[in-house]
Amino acid sequence: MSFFMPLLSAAAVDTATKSMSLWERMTPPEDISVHGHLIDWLFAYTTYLNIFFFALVCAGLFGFSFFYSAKRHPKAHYTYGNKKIHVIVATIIGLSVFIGIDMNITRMSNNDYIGVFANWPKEDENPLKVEVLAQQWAWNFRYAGKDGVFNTEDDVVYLNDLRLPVGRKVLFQILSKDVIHSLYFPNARRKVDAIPGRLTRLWFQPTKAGDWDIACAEMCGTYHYRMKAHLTTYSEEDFKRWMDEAEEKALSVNDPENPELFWGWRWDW
Ligand SMILES: [Cu+2]
Repeated sequence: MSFFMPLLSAAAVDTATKSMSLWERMTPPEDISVHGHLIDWLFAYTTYLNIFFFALVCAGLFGFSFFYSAKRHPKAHYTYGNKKIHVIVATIIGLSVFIGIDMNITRMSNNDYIGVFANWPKEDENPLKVEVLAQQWAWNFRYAGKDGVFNTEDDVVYLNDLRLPVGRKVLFQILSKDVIHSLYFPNARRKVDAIPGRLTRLWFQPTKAGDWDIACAEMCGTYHYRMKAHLTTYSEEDFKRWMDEAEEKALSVNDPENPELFWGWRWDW
């Protein structure tokens, strides 16, 4: 019985998605980050250009079928397609697909990666730092607490529950306890693997307060599909209020004798 219980509860969670319209299902979830639009633009650009070239190919295919049908040309015309004009037209179309789509996407994503996603927040920008420990099948989040030092007894530690402020860069360090997982913020268009024995990082800046999803995007075992956490984004003031309370609570609740509390690490890069 216990094996099937998670399946039942997942069905209950599914009712939330059932109320989505077809358009909502086909389009990305709401973007709540400063740079999410860069990823959306890459998707849109790829889609629009593919539609354009698909239409071009269809026009050629059906156009030639029409103009060169047996009715209009009873006598078959044989060609190897190796005349100069054929080679020129094929080269132009091939190159425009390769340069217009492939090379341009490579250029844009490279620029985005170097200029934004791997342009890590500097210390003087005062990013909020969060440590993430993935495990089968949950997300552990850790803030440094009052002393600002990670893996000490005043750390604020939460399970499947992440709170972030709007308007401030958030920098994550991520690690896995067991297998490879992938920390995924659909609403920020950000995703990075959580790997055992190797720290990975990710940053983004929320722009909107609300309730959002966090998912695991790497098939990580039987209950991978349940590996979901909750993201709440607050205004700067609300976040400060929440953090002050959480820090106070951590001081009274954390048990320094409990080794389980110290799964974090010192943040020194
Ligand atoms: Cu996972």
